[in-house]
Amino acid sequence: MKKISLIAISLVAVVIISGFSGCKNYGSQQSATGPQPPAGVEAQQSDSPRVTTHEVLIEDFQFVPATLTIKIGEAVHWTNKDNSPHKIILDDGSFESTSLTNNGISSANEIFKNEGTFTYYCSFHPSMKGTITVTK
Ligand SMILES: [Cu+2]
Repeated sequence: MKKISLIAISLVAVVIISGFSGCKNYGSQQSATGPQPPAGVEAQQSDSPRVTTHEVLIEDFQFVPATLTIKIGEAVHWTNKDNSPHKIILDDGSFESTSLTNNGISSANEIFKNEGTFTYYCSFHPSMKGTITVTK
C-alpha cells in the first residue's frame, strides 16, 4: 500500500515539474515522430507537435504583442512576466484563463478554431487589451 501511494505521489510530482518547465521539453521529446510543421511557422511550444503556438508575453501591464494574426487551429500561449497576477478573458466569453501568477511561472493556452477578430482583456486590469485576428 505504501509503495503504491509513493508511486502516485512521484507521478504527481513529475506532472507538476513538467508543467512548470514549460512545453519546450515536450517539443524536443516528440521531434522524432509525427509530421514536420511547414517551414517558417513560429516556434513549437504546445502540447501537440501539430499545433503552431504564438507567444504573447504579459509585461509591464501590457500584452506583447497586443495584436496578433494567426490561422484557424493555431494556439496562443500567454506567459505572465509581471509580479502582478493577470487573468485573460476573451470579450466573446469563449475563453477565460485562470489567474496567472507572477514571474513568468504561470501561463495559459488557447486554440482558436474559428475565423474572426477576438478581443481580450485582463479582468484585474481592464485597461490591458489585446486583439487576435484568426484567418483561414
Ligand atoms: Cu492584468
